[in-house]
Amino acid sequence: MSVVASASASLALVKYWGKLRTGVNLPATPSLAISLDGLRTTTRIASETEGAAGDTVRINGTACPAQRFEPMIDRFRRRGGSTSRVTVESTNTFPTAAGLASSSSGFAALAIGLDAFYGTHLSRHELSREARQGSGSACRSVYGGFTAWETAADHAEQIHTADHWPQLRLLIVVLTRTAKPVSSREGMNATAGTSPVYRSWCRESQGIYERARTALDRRDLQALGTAMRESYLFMFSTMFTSRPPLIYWLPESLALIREAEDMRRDGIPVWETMDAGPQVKLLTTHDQVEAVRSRIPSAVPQASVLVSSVGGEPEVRDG
Ligand code: 2P0
Repeated sequence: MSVVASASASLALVKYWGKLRTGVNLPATPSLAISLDGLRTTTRIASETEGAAGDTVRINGTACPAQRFEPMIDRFRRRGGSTSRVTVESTNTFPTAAGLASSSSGFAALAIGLDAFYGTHLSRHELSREARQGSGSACRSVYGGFTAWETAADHAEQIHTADHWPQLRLLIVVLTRTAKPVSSREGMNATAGTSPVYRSWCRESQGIYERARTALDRRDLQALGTAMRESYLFMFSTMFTSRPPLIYWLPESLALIREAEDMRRDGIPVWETMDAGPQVKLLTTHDQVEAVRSRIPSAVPQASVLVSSVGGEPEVRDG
């Protein structure tokens, strides 16, 4: 018996960065996100051979320690009344652990696949709750389209399907494929514990979130882009002021931030965001993709660019 599940990465327009002290991955800030159909994880779950001592997990062909995944697998196994061990093989269509939200699509695909494998028939909200316990941002990746995850909420909600704004595009500028030296989890915990501006970040992000959400509802790209910029720059200011400082940026990241400013000055509607890594993501509309793409090499000649639209409802099938 085996199943194949796939889910898209969740790109935050307004960032989750910081956890409450209670519970598992409960957010200290609200986040608003887009599902990226170009960045997908596909996960095959099959029965382990009879008598196997544990579960096996491979990501992009490399065996991984199962500890990070075992609690989730155990919960589904118990709920499904099974004792069956599993082999999990997960592949990403994009670089892993490099600030491209691979844990969001990874844990969402795992939760959706385990639900099918063990026949637990959870609702979407319950799947979101499960995925969150693997990795916070994964609670948004159990849906396609546009999602919101409120402060302290134990699951995310889908607020619009992809057809709300099908013209939106994200150009993901991959500056390096090297995995980041500090994980998001360590980074956000260090920030919460040491940055003197962390409390302001938590306070201010509610207002940024509300403005972004209204802009999204109205399909107002300029207002959405402006709020999105405020969110990532405030998030990074908490990292820069951590002790020791946490700097995910490369010189090329800043070159692209400057290029995006120049593009806006030249009348191209494009706004940038970044996550816990050096890659820069550029938000625009389909009719501007070529204009934006043609400007990237002048800032970063070596970068590769992935263009993604909104979409990507998760899928699951026998396999
Ligand atoms: C986000 N990030 O909202 C933010 C923006 C990175 C920057 O969620 O500890 O892998 O597993 O809950 O979800 C990345 O952090 O962290 C993240 P855990 P996660 O997308």
